[in-house]
Amino acid sequence: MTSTLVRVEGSAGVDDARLAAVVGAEAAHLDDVERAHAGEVAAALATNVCRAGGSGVVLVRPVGDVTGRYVEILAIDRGAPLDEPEAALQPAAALSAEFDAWSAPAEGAVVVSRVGRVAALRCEVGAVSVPFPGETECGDGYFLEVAGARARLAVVDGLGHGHDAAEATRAAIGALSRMGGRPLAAVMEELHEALRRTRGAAVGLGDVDFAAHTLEWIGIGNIAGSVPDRDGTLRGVASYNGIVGHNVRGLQSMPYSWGQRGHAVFHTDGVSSTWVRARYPGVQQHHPAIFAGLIFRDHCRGRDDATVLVVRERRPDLREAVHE
Ligand SMILES: [Mn+2]
Repeated sequence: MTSTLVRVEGSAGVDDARLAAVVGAEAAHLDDVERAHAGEVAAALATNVCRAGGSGVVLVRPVGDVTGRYVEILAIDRGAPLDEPEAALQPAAALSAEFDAWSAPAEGAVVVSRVGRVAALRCEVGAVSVPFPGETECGDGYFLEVAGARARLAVVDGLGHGHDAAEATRAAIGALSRMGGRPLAAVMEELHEALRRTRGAAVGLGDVDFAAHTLEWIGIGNIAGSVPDRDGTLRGVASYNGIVGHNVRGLQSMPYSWGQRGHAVFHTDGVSSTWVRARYPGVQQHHPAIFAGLIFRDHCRGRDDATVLVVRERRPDLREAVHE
C-alpha cells in the first residue's frame, strides 16, 4: 500500500506524523487502542528524528495483507547516530508488534515500528511506495503472496504517474491476486491481457522458494532487482524491454539462486540503481523496512513515483544472535 510522507524539521512535523499514523491506523482498520498507540509511536519516532536539531521524514503505511494488519511507521533521518540502547525509543518499542532501529556514524538513523498484528511468515518484507511529489495517487505498487516456504512477489510501475498510471497498476495487482499458483509466464500473459485497455506498466514478477533457495523471475520493462546469492553477494535480475499491456515479447522466466543471507531488493525507476549495501554497516542484520527506508532516503529521484520492496527469509536464529 502507498506510504504517506510527513516531513519533520526541528519539532515541526511531530503532530503531523501523529495524525498521519492515526489516519493510517484507521485505514488499516485497527481498533481505538491501536490507533492511539500508532499516534504515540509516530510522535515518539518523529521527536527522535529531531534529536540534536535534525530533520527527516516519517513514512506511514497502512497494511492489510498476508503480512498482517497493521500500520507501519518508518522514521528516516540523516542526524546524529542513536545512542545504544536508545532509552527514548523504549516506550515506542513497547507499543509495537515489530520494532527495529539502525544507525551509523554519518549515516543517520532509521527506526521502524509496526502497530497492530504482524503475521509470522517464512519471509519478512519491507516496502516504501510514494507518489510523485504533488500527486495523491501512486502509479507504482507491489504485490505479495506467501504460502509456507513459497512466496510470489511483484513490483509494478504504471506508465508515467498520476491517476492513469495508478489505474494500470491497480488492474495489474487485481489480476495478480486472482492468479493462484499458475506459472509465471502464464501469469505475465494474463497481465498483458488485463492491462490492454490501460496505459500499461512495467512489471517485475518472481516466485521464491525459500526451501530450495531459488527465485524464478520475469521482468518486463524497467523494474530492477538484486537477489543475494548463496554467499550473500547481490546479483541483478534481468528484464525484457516492453510494456505489459502494449508490447511484450519475451515470456521466458529465468532461474536465480536465493541465498539465506541478506536482503533481496526490488524497485521501480523512481529509485536509482546506484545504491550500495556496504554504505550501511550491519543493515543485513536488520528488518527489511530499514534497508528499504535507506535506499529510499538516498536514491529516490523525486521525479516519479518511487517504490522499493525488500524481502528476506525469516531466520529466528539470526535475529536472536543480533539481540544478544
Ligand atoms: Mn516510474
